[in-house]
Amino acid sequence: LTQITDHVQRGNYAQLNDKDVSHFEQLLGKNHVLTEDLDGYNVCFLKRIRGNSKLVLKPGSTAELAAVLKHCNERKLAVVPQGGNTGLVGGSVPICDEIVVSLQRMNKVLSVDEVTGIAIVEAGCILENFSLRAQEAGLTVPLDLGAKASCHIGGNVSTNAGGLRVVRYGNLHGSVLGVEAVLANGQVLDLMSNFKKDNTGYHMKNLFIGSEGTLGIITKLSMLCPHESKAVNLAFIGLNSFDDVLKTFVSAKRNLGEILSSCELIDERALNVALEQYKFLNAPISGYPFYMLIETSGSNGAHDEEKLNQFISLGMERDEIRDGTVTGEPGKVQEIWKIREMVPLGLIEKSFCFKYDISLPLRDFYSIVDVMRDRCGDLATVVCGYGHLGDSNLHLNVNCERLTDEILHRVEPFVYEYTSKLRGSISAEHGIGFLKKDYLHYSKNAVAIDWMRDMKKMFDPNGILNPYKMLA
Ligand code: FAD
Ligand code: 2HG
Ligand code: ZN
Repeated sequence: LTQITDHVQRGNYAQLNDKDVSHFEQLLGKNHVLTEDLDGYNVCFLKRIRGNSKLVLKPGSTAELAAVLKHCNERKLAVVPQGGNTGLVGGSVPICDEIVVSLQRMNKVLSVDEVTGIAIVEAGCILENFSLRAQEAGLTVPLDLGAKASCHIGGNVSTNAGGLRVVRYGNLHGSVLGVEAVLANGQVLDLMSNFKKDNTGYHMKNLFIGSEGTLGIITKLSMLCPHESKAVNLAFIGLNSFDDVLKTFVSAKRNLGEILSSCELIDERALNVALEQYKFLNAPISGYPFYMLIETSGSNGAHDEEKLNQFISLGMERDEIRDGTVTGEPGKVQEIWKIREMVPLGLIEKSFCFKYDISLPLRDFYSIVDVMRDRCGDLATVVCGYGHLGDSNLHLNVNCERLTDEILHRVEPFVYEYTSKLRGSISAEHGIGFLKKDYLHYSKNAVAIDWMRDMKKMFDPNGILNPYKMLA
């Protein structure tokens, strides 16, 4: 574990005492107030941050959570909301001794409407469980990511998670129709809605999508789930240059149009790390500097497969695609997706890994990977790029044997300066959390940051919700 929170000055919050703990036990029941074995709640997924919380609270309802926050606000006790704790920017763990409020018990899918496609779900529901429940009703949750077996839908909404199908379904501002959130003072803000179209004033629900637990704690949400596609086909293709990758992306949009449901990139180095770390993975082709996963989902399997095959043939005729494989068999489709999903985990397991999650204009999408590799030289063991090409979102990962100031200063703030010069975003999907809080100004100007601070003060005047994060 690399401890990077030592320099943080504890805020002017009250110290938790026995009376507080008894009060919480009365509100939630003793079983849901944890004071021991808190490691799993104190350490972030990347094992870069260890907090020192002495208390984890697990409310079972919105009313219980409201009573908890009311007390914390009156007492000025700081709180960190926690979902599945899979976030990659240290947003979900305490930095000092904040109380962890875990949504684990609020995990029910409350309703799924097969006609409208609208599902109502509690924030602590694990994404995969929600997806399975939606599937039973013939629907798809329009969000899929490698952390699906652990992350919560509330965590996804709070980080505005992107994932593998944004190219098809758009981001969560469109799919989430409404939220219920408990504010710092314990007030319940009911912004639930069952309609796509609702122009009754400010779109306040959008404030909670991506606000990383700094404005309120999401307890419930309604999500528009598209009807499940009957046919899913997946191509795994090899390409010789990034120029060919771009041409293939344009061709995919032109030739696959409405059935294109994912367009991912993996470079050779990233793929190799996953294959080395996880021997059970089998890449269908090898020997290319770039690979793309192109998925189609539609209602007519034969027609979609024909379209996908034609698209591949065209790419091969033009020498843009060098090799590839197409499958519509569900087991094989999953096997290939597994390769993509294991890439970030393989890099984390290999050694110390700097993770950057940036939006860049497509023409300049990959150049930063080569530039960074040159800058790092022998200090890095792997510098690779992969991610959601279809959404202009690159995951730049830099691995090294161990974190040293020397490599840190080669990588940061250069990566943010480079992104900012291209008017990209320093966080395309993972958020700002703790790890990126000092770099927000690379993507937001001073006026915007001042307004964000004012909004934070309005929602949470005592600053009890997720301190030391985002705007700290
Ligand atoms: P946590 O990690 O627990 O929390 C994340 C943030 O949200 C914290 O700031 C926390 O305080 C806040 N929060 C959590 N729940 C609530 C709530 N109910 N109300 C208010 N605030 C809350 N992200 C992507 O966008 N796309 C990907 O493709 C992707 N793939 C991933 C793959 C892997 C293997 C891993 C480990 C992570 C990946 N992520 C990805 C990171 C992603 O942000 C998270 O996985 C997910 O969205 C976070 O959900 P969580 O429940 O784990 O939230
Ligand atoms: C993904 O797309 C995730 O796999 C994780 O967003 C990316 O770990 C990363 O850098
Ligand atoms: Zn991603």
